[in-house]
Amino acid sequence: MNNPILFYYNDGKGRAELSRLIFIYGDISFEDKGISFQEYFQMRDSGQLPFEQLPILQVDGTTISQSCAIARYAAKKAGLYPNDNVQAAQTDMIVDAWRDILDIFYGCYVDRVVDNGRLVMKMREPKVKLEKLNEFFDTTWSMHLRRFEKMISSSSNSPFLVGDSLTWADLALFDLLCTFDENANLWKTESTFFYIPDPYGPYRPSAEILKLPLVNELSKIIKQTPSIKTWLTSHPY
Ligand SMILES: N[C@@H](CCC(=O)N[C@@H](CS)C(=O)NCC(=O)O)C(=O)O
Repeated sequence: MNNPILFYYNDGKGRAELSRLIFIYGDISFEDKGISFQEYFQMRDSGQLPFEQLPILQVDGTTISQSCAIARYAAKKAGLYPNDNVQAAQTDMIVDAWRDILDIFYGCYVDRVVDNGRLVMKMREPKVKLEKLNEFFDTTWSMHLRRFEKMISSSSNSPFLVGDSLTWADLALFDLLCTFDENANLWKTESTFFYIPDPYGPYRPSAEILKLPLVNELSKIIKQTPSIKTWLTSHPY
């Protein structure tokens, strides 16, 4: 079997990073293929993308689309998807929320519109991006953080979200925490999708965002895992 190939835009971590973290944590070899927007259009227009979107994962000639499906496949390979059906569903629930949160976050930047008979993303005006981002960080993200804190506190005597060992759900929360960290490069790097230029930007989430003890402890545990630490040193958010 060949290594799976993960395709995503080369300007950021986005919806592909959870799958990367899972592969890396589980020591599963994969090819990380960053592509330009031009290459994306070529793949889309030649019918290689089942939903005309990225990420996709190619596994021995089969293409898997949708970030949660890709991450679940990776989690099963990496041993990070629980064998117990109820615990598995609990992790699905959290990873579905990961996607909901990213959808809202991306929605701060882009609208989805029909153009020339095709559903595509359209960039919002900088002023609107700022309004939506402020709302996102003031309300949506804080609200979800409190929910994650509560889930950890009710998973008996463990620092993890579900059960007593780390699952892909913990990596999903970690991915969100790193993405929304006020020090993440994505806020300061002009070539990323997230950068908002003068005079409205650069935008940075407030450092005052809730810091919750159990969520922070979980993040620390993951950050200190040697393989993740090495990966993030060479590929910071
Ligand atoms: N539900 C999909 C959403 C994927 C998605 O929106 N991908 C964006 C980049 S983050 C994309 O390729 N957009 C191109 C388009 O929709 O025109 C997933 O979770 O993978």
